[in-house]
Amino acid sequence: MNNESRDNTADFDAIIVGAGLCGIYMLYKLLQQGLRVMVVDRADEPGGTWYWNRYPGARFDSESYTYGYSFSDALLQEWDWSEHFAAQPETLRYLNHVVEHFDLREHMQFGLSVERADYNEADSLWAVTLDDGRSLSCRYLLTAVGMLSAATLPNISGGEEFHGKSFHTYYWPKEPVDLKGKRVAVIGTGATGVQIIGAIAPEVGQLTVFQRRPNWCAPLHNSPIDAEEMARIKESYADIFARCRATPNGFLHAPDRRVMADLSEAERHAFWDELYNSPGFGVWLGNFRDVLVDPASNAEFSAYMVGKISERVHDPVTAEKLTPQDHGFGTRRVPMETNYYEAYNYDHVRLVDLNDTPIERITPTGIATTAEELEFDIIVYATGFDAITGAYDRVDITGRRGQKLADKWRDGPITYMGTGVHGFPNLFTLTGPQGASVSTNFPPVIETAVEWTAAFIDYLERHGHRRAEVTEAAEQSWLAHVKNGYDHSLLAQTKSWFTGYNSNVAGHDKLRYMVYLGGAPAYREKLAEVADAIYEGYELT
Ligand code: NA7
Repeated sequence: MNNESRDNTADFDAIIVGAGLCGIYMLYKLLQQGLRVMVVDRADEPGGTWYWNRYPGARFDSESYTYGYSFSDALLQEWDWSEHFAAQPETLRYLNHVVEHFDLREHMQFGLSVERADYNEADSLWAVTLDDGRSLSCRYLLTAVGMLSAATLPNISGGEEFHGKSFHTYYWPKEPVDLKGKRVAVIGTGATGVQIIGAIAPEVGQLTVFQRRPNWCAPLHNSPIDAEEMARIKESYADIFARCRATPNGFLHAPDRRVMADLSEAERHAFWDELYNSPGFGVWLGNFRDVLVDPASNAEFSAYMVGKISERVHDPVTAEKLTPQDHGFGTRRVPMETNYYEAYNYDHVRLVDLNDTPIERITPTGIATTAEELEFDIIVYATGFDAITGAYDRVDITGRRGQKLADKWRDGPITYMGTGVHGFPNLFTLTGPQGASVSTNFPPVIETAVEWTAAFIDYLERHGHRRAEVTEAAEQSWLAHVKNGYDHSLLAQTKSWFTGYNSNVAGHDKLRYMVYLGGAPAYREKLAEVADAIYEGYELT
């Protein structure tokens, strides 16, 4: 279908929700295909995750040069990364640069939330209602809403009465927060808490960390990139991205296929020392494959990591409290740290174990546990997200026959390949649950998902289809496949946002099949097969 014969009764051909990494690229692709597209975002500039997370220490765990878009050589050649693991301000600058480079800003509207989206069967259009009262129609609704964008606060009473400053890390203020000499509380020790604690410990007057469950953390080993190295990186982008595409996780680090038992203990330890002392996720994702699938191997590596914690934390009681007891290494997301364990060696940093002394309430002056009342100037909630589906639940999405997405997903999400949902025609859940982007280095899989979706929409346009809807059978079969992946991974046995647990969200207290664990290459293959079979699993009308 060409532009002249296209149905222009809708306000837009496509509305994309979210101006982060995914939304930006989706916009670029659809504009290239000649569609009338609008991006809407509640932030006041592009950037998504990198717009919001401004807390001290926020930075990549992905090597910077594997996080940028790979689709444009011109872009790759004109952008210089200053560090191997860039900090948030640099990534936000990068994403703004991309928007300028491709002249995308005029298609974006900021400071607006989507309140509801209703599919109208009579005209096959989505009606998207914004919080400024407008209702806009479109033929395709694309959700680039991020997987960790619905921040959750703990269910602790008294928060509003606190006289000092308090914020969730996701909503860290834009204006500088003076931490120097301040008495600061941090609640939560996930990837975010671990970054912020390491970053602010030297500066604050007092730091009290409230920990419920410790994680296995590993050193990031960040360092600057000088001009010479950046030039070399630019020459090798093709190889870098080819390597990322070949690994299950989309990072540079591929699992080591050697069987642990074939190596002597000394050989294993030498390899582990090398991994521990190398930058990035290698210690998690470049480790022996056995570590993440075989409980005995996992226990052995976990014991090695216990040794590292006790080497770095001087007080043995604190070291023990920082050592996970309820899960083996790597079965939750491994926080990458810079001076995290060393922070606890300062006299002014203290760890409060919430298993011994739970928080009872927030008081006007601080935090009361079952044992004591502590005074603070600032309380930081590093308490995570209603992950992956939370951003969908915030929008009232209604599909065919009045079905609500939130109802359909009440006991856990169900999608076809993370790209679409039965009952919700022309809804493309780009970074959706049960896709691979959520369990891998985000950008490479995002590029795949965006390109696949753009090609699909192009197909629909060229063949005059008004509606593409996932079949129930395809969705059920994908769910079974996703579940099967959980049966074969130690990750599935641990409570975390990968498995859908969140004590701060009602009802999220049992296993949910949130992510596709089969790896990025298998995911790509599946998408390609589906496209080759003319979008098998979708009903096109
Ligand atoms: P996470 O990884 O979900 O971590 C949240 C942390 O907050 C974790 O330590 C939680 O303890 C803790 N938490 C949550 N609720 C409470 C309450 N009510 N009381 C005490 N402690 C609590 O979120 P992050 O922001 O750190 O990281 C998210 C992702 O962002 C990360 O994986 C990266 O991919 C980027 P718990 O472990 O549940 O006992």
